[in-house]
Amino acid sequence: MSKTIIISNRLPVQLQIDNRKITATPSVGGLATGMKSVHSGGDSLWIGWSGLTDEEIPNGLAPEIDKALAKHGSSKVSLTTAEVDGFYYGFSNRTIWPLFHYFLEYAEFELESWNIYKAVNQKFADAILEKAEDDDIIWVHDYQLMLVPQMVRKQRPNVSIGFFLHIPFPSYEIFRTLPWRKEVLEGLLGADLIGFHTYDYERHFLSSVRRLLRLEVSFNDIHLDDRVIKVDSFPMGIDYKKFSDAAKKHHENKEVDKSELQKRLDMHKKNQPNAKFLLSIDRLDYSKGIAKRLKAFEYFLNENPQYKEKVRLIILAVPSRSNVPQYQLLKKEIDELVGRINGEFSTVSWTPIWYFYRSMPFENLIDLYTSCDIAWLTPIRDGMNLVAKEYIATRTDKTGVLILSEMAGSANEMNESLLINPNNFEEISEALLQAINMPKEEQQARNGILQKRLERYNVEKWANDFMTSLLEQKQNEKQHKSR
Ligand code: GDG
Repeated sequence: MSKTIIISNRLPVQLQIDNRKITATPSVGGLATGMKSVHSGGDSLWIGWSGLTDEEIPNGLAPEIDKALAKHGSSKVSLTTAEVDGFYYGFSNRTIWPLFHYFLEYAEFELESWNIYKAVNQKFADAILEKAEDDDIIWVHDYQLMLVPQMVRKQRPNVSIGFFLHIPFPSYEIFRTLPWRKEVLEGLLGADLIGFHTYDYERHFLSSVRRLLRLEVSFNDIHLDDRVIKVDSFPMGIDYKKFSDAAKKHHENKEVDKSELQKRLDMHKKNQPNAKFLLSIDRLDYSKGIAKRLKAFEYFLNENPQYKEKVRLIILAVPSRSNVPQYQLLKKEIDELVGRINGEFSTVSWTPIWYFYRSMPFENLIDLYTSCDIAWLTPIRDGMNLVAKEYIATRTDKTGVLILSEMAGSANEMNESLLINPNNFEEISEALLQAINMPKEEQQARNGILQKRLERYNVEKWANDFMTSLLEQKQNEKQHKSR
């Protein structure tokens, strides 16, 4: 019987080692949830890095870790600290991430980290090859593992391989600046199906394949030797039910069950019933446009002084990649901007920005989603942006306004939100005014449409659509070869 093998940089399991005692708990992230229908039962395996480098694993404990992971259908790829530095913090996050998000000035092209990226991709491929049979289905995830499909294909020509990119694929003019552009494309073309969040990313990829590799592309099929590779878009959804159920449960909470955060939010709402809460939640990443958003908020307050004390911005910035210099600089810039804006505008009864630099438990995330009148998400570039979808899913009475950057992949499916260009402060300021003053009926009409769409195209449907398309592609290819 064929099995499914999922490969991503990180496993969907969190490991904790306390006094040589290992506990493994499943992660609750979107990808892990979406893959539940694919990664269940005894016929699937998830391969990835455990999050602990070889040096961090206590002596003799590796076999125990393997056992704990096996209980969750997971198997680890071992990486040294130097490998994680070169592969993850290096090539993945100092070259590919900035380049694919159009931050060309941040992209470093270093031969050494490229070599480590190649070697680590080979490690992942070897881990797959050790477990894979010819009729297995392999699903490789994201920008850290773009060479894996070809590495596996070389050794197992008949296996089915799908690849999904969670970040944007940039236009040819950007992608062509990468010194190893051909190798990356060839790595991806080891797959039978290559999936992107949006049609635009798909088009950019096909254009690079055509121009850099001079391959024949018909519609969204790429012809390579005797193989046909399909390229398609699969916009990732969320676990809609999880978010809407959590919000319903949240509204049923008695006073004593409420979190401290919720009590604070309620108190402020009671004291200033007409004041609006704006919410922004992102990993602290330059692609998310947090610094620009703060400057736009300052612009808004200067242009619309009548809204002082009437709006409050909650910023939840989740720490991320904090040993990459760009992220340290950004943290400093955001700290300073928050300090400056709060210093400039605060009154004894009002602090315009509440800034949290941490990650919060899921329940607090729901407190924020359900309590804030406006979600304000302005990435400069974002593959999809799931926060936008989660906010809408938690609005049980359909009120709330989403202001979303048109540079987020999710903007394609969320036309009923207020779409803005994150670089246009005037437009953002107008959208804020529109959001603050939007009649309840209009909010409900917009969100009703959005909710229906998000409920239908949830994350499970996303995973199933991808798998179905991969199986179809393999069937078509077999027929093509036997002709
Ligand atoms: C990449 C792409 C693409 C956030 N803060 C907390 C928390 N979160 C959860 C959110 C959401 C997830 O993290 C963030 O997802 P995004 O899609 O917004 O962003 P990335 O992390 O950059 O993800 C992106 C995605 O991959 C999927 O393909 O959409 O474009 O960059 O689910 O809820 N969760 C908890 N506490 C927090 O403080 N519990």
